[in-house]
Amino acid sequence: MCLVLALCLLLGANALEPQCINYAPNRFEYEHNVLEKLVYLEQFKTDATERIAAQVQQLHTVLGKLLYLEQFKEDASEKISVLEKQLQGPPTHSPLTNSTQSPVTPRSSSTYVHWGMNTCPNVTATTMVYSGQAAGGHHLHTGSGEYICLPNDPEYDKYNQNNDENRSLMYGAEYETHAPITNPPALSDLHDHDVPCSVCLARGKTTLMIPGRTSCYSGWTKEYQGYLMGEYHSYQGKGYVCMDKNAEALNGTDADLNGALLYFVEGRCGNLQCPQYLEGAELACVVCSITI
Ligand SMILES: [Ca+2]
Ligand SMILES: [Ca+2]
Repeated sequence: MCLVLALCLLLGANALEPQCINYAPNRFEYEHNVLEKLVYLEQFKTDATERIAAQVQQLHTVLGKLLYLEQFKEDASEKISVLEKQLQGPPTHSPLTNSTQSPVTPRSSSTYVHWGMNTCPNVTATTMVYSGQAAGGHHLHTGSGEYICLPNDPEYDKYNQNNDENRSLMYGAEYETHAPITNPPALSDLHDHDVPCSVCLARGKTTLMIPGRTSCYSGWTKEYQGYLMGEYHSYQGKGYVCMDKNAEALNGTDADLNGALLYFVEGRCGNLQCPQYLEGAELACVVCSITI
């Protein structure tokens, strides 16, 4: 027993372990050890707090130096940029730039309507924005706008479902390609069918519809080609669109409802320069793109 007690006393603070207490019933020594340990812990806490405060101060100092270096780096980069521009000399002007433009022209994109199809051409990297239905004013109404591509998933804000008097009117468009007379032998099977359309995004490109051509000029890429189409010559005009030569019918409908209509466009010589243009010939068209 004495040997165990001596061993516990030699262990100091560790003598507080329960198995030792069982062998050291001296309450004074026990409380003395507890107090000693509390004093030790209090001192340890004070020392630790001081060390943490010192390290926080060091971190603040390092952070301040980092901020200074970051600012120094930014200032140096600006100075280097200015020196590089001075070394390059004044900007050279080309037909596509002028003194008000940035030396680096941001890339732009363009959209076009692919008439007659519910897909976008895959000859270039186009993205379809939406597909829909060709539409416009009624062919007998004088108050109408150009052909437009209405999306298949319309949304409305405020509306009523009365047929009000004071309104502009919108009708779906249909092909007037006069089957079974196949002259020219194009799109005749689509007569009286409704017309699909798609709006296509050409990233980093500009696009152009060229009437009267089946191919693009040098440097341009053909998106699609087709036939120029418009409203019947004695009806209210809606402009011209380029209908894909492989145009399709929308939903197979051929109800002959005659809302907005789409006819081939043929030339009449006179002011129209012939023989480059051909009397009575249906005009072609092509949609071209070029990277800019
Ligand atoms: Ca019709
Ligand atoms: Ca003709």
